[in-house]
Amino acid sequence: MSRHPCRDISSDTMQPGTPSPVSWRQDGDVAVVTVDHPPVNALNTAVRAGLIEAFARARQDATIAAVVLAGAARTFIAGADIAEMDRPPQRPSTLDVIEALEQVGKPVIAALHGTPLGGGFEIALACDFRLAAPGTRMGLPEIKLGLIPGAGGTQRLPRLVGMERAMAMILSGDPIAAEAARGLGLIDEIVEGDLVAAAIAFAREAIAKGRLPARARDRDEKLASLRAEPRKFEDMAAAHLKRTRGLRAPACAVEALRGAISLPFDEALAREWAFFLELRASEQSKAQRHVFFAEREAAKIPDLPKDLPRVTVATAAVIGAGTMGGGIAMCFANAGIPVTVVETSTAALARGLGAVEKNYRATVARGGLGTDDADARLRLITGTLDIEAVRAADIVIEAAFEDMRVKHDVFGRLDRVAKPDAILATNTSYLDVDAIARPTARPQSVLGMHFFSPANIMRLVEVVRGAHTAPATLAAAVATARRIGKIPVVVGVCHGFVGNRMHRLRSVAAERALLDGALPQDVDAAMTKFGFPMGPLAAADLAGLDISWGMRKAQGLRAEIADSLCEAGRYGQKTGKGFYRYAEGARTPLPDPEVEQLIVAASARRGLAQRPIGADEIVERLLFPMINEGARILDEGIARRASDIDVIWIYGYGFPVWRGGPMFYADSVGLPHIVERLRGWAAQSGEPGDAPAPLLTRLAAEGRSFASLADAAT
Ligand code: T1G
Repeated sequence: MSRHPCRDISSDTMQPGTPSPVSWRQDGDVAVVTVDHPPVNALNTAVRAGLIEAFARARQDATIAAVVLAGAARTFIAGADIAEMDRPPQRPSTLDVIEALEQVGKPVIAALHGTPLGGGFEIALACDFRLAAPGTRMGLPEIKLGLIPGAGGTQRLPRLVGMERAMAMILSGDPIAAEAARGLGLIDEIVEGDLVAAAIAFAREAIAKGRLPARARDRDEKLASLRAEPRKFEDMAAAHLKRTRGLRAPACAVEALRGAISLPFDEALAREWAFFLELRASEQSKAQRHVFFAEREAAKIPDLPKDLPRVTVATAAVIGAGTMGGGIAMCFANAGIPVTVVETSTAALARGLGAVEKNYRATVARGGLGTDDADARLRLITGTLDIEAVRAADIVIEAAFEDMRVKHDVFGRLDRVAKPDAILATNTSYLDVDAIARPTARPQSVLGMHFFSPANIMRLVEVVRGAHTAPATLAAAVATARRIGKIPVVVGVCHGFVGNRMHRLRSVAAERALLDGALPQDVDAAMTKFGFPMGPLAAADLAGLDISWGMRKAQGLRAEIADSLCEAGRYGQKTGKGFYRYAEGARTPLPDPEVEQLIVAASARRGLAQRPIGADEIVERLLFPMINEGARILDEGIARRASDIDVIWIYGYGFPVWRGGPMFYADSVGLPHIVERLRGWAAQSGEPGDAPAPLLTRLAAEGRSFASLADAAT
């Protein structure tokens, strides 16, 4: 078999000197079309144009009998170029690419590796055959960007895997592994070794057999029965939509999928495209696209030296087997990293490890994990009462009681036993990390890693950079957090860091709203309508009012209503009463007239006149002060980017992703309006701390946004 020399088509069509991101190589009568557009071969305009040209050439070139489509480097096409979506849509579109593909009139084989996602996977679905390398993860994640597939995914996928599976894949946005895809008939073969060579051989076989399966657009066998029982479709849709409060895209996805059983293919395709364009221009998708890039920016620490040694954490240790310690240990075990948990008493250790085991067993029972997997993870977790056992650990995370004396005792002992280059992290949620490091002779190895409860579920870790934390320690902690599946955001040292510091302002504002006339259920209804999964007062009852009461007392602070509740023994769910009352064994918050009386009395004690407060005002009163605090945090450099604050609130505090986070939301509301409101409230309260922060005032006066700070920084 003679191989023709590689010929790049760029010289024929592209601007002189502009290398095309799409290359053409001929292997006998098989054309190999490769997308090479780092980092993830996203489908920008040049890639789309290059693909159309390649497919047109394959159609016209009589020497070509088949086409292999592949991606260079780490992955097949990982979808549309998300960065292009803030600009008006440009032709050719991915639909145009697929049209050109379908007109080739010769077998087109997709050679899949890495992460074929979105538009990339839609192109693959339009191919005649799909081969995949082991470990390939494919899917349609558009919903995570507030979009739906816009290039036929809602039409071709159900025709290939059936509606139930297609709806689950499109509404979750989660990828599936190659093995599962083959099980569904989505993949023709899983190929070890040289994928493209195997695809060329596969193409030859197809040419020889002259066998071309029906194209996805022409397949109907997986949908016919559903057309006869449309009720089934409604039930499927209802089950999915009940979990998508406030989001527009899931409902659009269902309507587009409905087209697959109710409309001719091309009509349904046009309807899908119309929904896609509507969502592409929507505020929700803009917010979710902002979060996509914000998440990735958050892991970048520009001032770190580029040549830092890469530290790999092979073993870990956790001090404390309480709720947080147990959850943190599970994170390491889930990532396959052996972890030692140190406790002070046999009873506490047994209780802690027992809770971890119970947690894994519950996940197995829900079908979220296999028994063998759970057993393997449990075997990676070792309990001990002997702190000497942490001697070999590459990282030690302290999750002991939130008291500085306890922290000092633990870090003093860690300084003596931990190995010289170990990372010593504290999971404190508000204490001074520099003070915690003081008993050690190695403050350069100390930093904060603030996990959120439940630590094995919540994805956020605030990585708190101490005054003496070494760049290598910081880089290793961030890398470790990503390795255990977390989203690390680097923050500076201050009381409560970023999240809890802003959260306190929201709690203070909630108190004031109650004193002025809102009821707990009004506050929570307004915030859940805004998009939070749970209202702040119901969340406080869940966490336990006594914890923050203890912290306020330690700082000499008072929250009139929350403290009065605690003084009345109302600690929240754990006492069956807090801001709400709870029926025996239930978690549903029930309005309690006793609380209403307590609030009216507290308000009267302060000489305040109560009045009805509407939902929009409640949202502003609770969010604007925390945004204001966010501006102070940026001004102080405690957070590097406004988008970091957004990532913290979305992944740590349930801020609705389709609002983009508090700082993105502030820009969408308009900073002058926020300044005006804050000024009004400051005039009423007379509290200097209520006044708008200098940065916020300046940006508003200059007609700028928080986002403009990022542009200024680059
Ligand atoms: N567009 C633009 N940039 C992208 C990108 C994309 N689709 N995907 C990744 N990047 C950048 C990212 O910002 C980062 O840049 C770098 O690549 C590495 O990413 C018609 C319209 C592919 C699984 O949603 O899920 O197709 O920070 O750090 O952890 O229906 O990136 O280095 O400057 O995340 O190895 C659908 C999104 C689009 C996939 C790789 N596709 N990407 O993960 O690396 S909508 C997606 C990912 C669509 C059609 C519709 C992940 C990844 P920088 P990374 P990673």
